[in-house]
Parts: sequence; C-alpha cells; structure tokens
Amino acid sequence: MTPLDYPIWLRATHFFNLLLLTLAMRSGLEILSAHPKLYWNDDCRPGSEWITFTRKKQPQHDLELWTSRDEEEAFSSWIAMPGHKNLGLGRHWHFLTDIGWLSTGIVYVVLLFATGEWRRLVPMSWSIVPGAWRALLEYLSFHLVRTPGAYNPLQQLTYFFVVFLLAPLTILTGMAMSPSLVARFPRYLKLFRGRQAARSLHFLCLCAFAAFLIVHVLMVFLHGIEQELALIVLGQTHAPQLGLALAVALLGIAAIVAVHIAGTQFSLRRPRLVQRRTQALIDPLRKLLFGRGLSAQAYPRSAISPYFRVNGRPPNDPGYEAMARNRFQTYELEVGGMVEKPLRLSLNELRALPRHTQITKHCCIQGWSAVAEWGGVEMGRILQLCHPLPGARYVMLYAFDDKSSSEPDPGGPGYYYGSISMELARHPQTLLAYEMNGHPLPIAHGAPLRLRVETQLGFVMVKFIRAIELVAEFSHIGLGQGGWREDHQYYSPEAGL
Ligand SMILES: Nc1nc2c(c(=O)[nH]1)N[C@H]1C(S)=C(S)[C@@H](COP(=O)(O)O)O[C@H]1N2
Ligand SMILES: [Mo]
Repeated sequence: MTPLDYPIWLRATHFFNLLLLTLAMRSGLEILSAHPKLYWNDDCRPGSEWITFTRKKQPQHDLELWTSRDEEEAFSSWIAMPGHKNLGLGRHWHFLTDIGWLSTGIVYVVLLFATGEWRRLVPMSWSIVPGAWRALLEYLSFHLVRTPGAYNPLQQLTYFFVVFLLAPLTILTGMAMSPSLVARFPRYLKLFRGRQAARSLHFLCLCAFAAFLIVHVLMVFLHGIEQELALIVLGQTHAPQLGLALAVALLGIAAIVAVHIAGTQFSLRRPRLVQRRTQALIDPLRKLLFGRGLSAQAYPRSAISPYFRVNGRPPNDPGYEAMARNRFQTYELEVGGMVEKPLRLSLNELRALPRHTQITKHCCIQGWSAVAEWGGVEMGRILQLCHPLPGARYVMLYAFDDKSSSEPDPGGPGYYYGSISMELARHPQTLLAYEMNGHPLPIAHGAPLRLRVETQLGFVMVKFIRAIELVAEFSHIGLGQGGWREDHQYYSPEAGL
C-alpha cells in the first residue's frame, strides 16, 4: 500500500459524512429543543436535570397545572433544523440523515478493511499511547508534529476513537431511546443505566463530534491547507493542484450549505410534503426494526416515579366537567365502526372486566420519561367483545379534549385523537387504563380512560377517551395522518422510535 493515498471512495465518504453528520447535528438539536433538559435519572423529576438549555421556570406543580409542552424551547434555524419548535420535522430529518450516515459508515468501514486502508487507522501497538501523549505535548507547546506520508500517533488515535468508538456509541445510545426496543429488551437500557443517561450520552457524542470537527479543521489549516485539501479533495499526493483543490472544496462546502438551507426552508414552508416524503422512505424500515416487538416491561414498585409530567391539558368544556364532578358515573365508552357488535360500556362495566396491571416506563416524544403503574382492561378483551370485521386495520381513539380550547398556545383546531394498528391493539400490555399507581386515573393523566401501548411514544396513548372506532384506513379522519399530533405537529404514526 502506498502511504497516504486517498482513493475516491474515501474522499466520497468523507464528503457525505460531513453533509450527513451536520444535518444530523442540527436536527438533533431540534429534538433537544422539545425538552431542553438532560438527566441521569429516568424519573426526570423537575430540578434533577444536570444541564438545561432554557431559562423558563416551571411553576410549583401542585399550585398550577403546567405541561411538558410549556417547557419546549424555540431554537433558531441557525443551529436547529428546521428550528422554531418543529419536533416532528426535526425527527424526520434526523432519521433520514441517520440512515444515510449509517449507510455511508458501513460503506466506509467495509472498504477500509477490503482495501487494507485500515492499517493507517487501527493502532497495532500500545506504543501509540506514549507517542500520542508526546504529540499532544508538542501541540500544546505550539509545535506541529509532522510525519510525512502517515498519520502522527495522536492523529491516528483520534481518528480511531472517532470511527470505532464515538460513532458506534452514538448509534447505540440513539437506539436506546426507542421505546419499542427497550420495552422488548429491558436489559439493553441497563447497559447505559437508563434512557435518560443514554439521551445525555447521545448529546455528549454530539459535543464530541462538534469538538472533533473544530479541531480537525483547525489542524488542516495549521498543517497547510493547500497540501491537505489537495489530498482529501483530489487525492493528489504529488504536485498538488492547489487552485483546483480549492475550487472543488469550496464547491463541496457550498453544496452542503445549500442542502441545509433548502431543507430548512422547505420544511418550514411545506411541512406536510416533507412529512409525507420522509415517512414514505423511513417508516417501512422503522416499522420493521421498531414496530413489532412485544413489551416485556415489569418494573418493581420501587421504580415508580415520584412525579409524572402531564402532556395535554384536560378538556375544559362543561359536559366533561359535569361528568368529572360525579366521578364519571354517567360516562360511557362507545365502541363502533367495523365491528359486528357495537358496544357502550360504563366505567363500572369496564371495571367488571378482568383487571390487568403493569409497571412501565412512559417515553414522551419530546424526551422525558417516567415510570408508573397502570391498571385497566386489555384492549384485546374489548376486541373480543365487539368482534372486529375482517377488513378492520386500525383502532381509532377519540378524546374529549378540544385542543383549540384546552391548550393555551393554540396548537390547532379539533379534538385530540390517535390510532394504533390492530396488531398493536392486541399486544398483551395494550390497556385501556382507568387506574394509575393504584388510584382512579387522575384527571390530568386522562380520566376516565386512557390508552397505554408500552412499545410506543407517549403521544399515541390517547387520554380522556370518548369513543373507539375500528376502521380500514384513516385518510378521511381529521387531516388524514392518523392522529392529532400527526396532523398538526407532523409526527409519524410509526411511534416505536
Ligand atoms: N387526549 C389527549 N391525549 C394525549 C395527549 C393530549 O394532548 N390529549 N397528549 C399525549 C402525549 S404527547 C403524551 S406524552 C401523553 C402524556 O400523558 P400524561 O399526561 O399522563 O403524562 O399523553 C398523550 N395523550
Ligand atoms: Mo408526548
């Protein structure tokens, strides 16, 4: 192998890595802005965060009801993609670029080992450590370490760390935030000491990548931009053509900036189109990887969180309030649509059905989590009673809260609703819950009845359920995306990640 050649595949993956990594960083910051606090504990008790990116203060929770949407922060489009409280679109960009970044990484690593280029990256002797230390001291005393034709030990060790440790850690901690994956394999979460630790580590990975990027570019300048550019852009080791290298490099950077700007503008102007296109690309894969497992969660009582955030304010219409005053004695759950036997079930009738309890971790799409015990009747039991018709594919759940009157910042018109597939509806931990932590379901958490689907993100779990309808498709309901948050916040109904 000739030392320090830069084959075209290496230069191409280097370029795509920069493009996709920067997109993943900005969209990742958008996701962070939806709950701009990081914790080492999965209870996310207010005040227990180790770092916050917001100046908002929450009122004492027992004095006044606040919800986790009140904690959201609007990040500027300069740092977040697309910025301005667009969690749904930020997630679409994040997963789209993740897939691209992962594919680039796989191509890179495979070719690295197929071509023998790995020898340049993988340290073969422990002497690299003292070598890297000496190089570090040199740099710290403002001397460059030049090793023509090869990486210096510090450089080699750093690249090795980024490719073989930082990148895998980023991927593994990202996956640990999938409620579906960790519901199926609770021990995976233990590897990282919990979901919030994984989330914190994922953020620290971002910081490490950012630091690497800055130092890397700085080093390129210090070591001689002309030579280095000709190497990484054109692969020229001898007689570098500086003008050409500079032109190609600037073109590449301009292309990256253009993708960032176009993606951001397009997301802000045509959010529905971006939602639909990205979902068409990503959701089949998301369903395959994070859509099928059964929840095996069984936390001990001691894991129950002392405080459980609220998201989604209770309905504030007189009908619901009157019903709440007489403890929902007049409440009736309607079950209809594509069923042989439509049902109307009072709360007492629901309570008379076999009661099931489970202690599980709730994962809000915004980022926080909390553990609680839920008691209620299995959705599968309701399906047995109403006899679904063969064509029924989704269970729609309609709520009592009209978001335009219940949420202070007008999220959008209409009543909250959501959907789950028949497959999810039949999972053993899919409950219609009327109890939380051994007490009747509190109003803020969805009285009289709420859904629990323990492999999905929180927004799927409709609270204040008024009616259930079995349907073959949902394109005619609401704005046609499968739920209120899908309609108005551009979330994907595929909520296992
Ligand atoms: N009816 C209704 N159900 C809803 C919501 C809502 O706004 N209205 N918010 C959802 C979201 S985003 C989450 S995270 C959970 C929060 O449940 P909690 O308030 O019990 O924490 O409820 C979900 N169900
Ligand atoms: Mo949520």
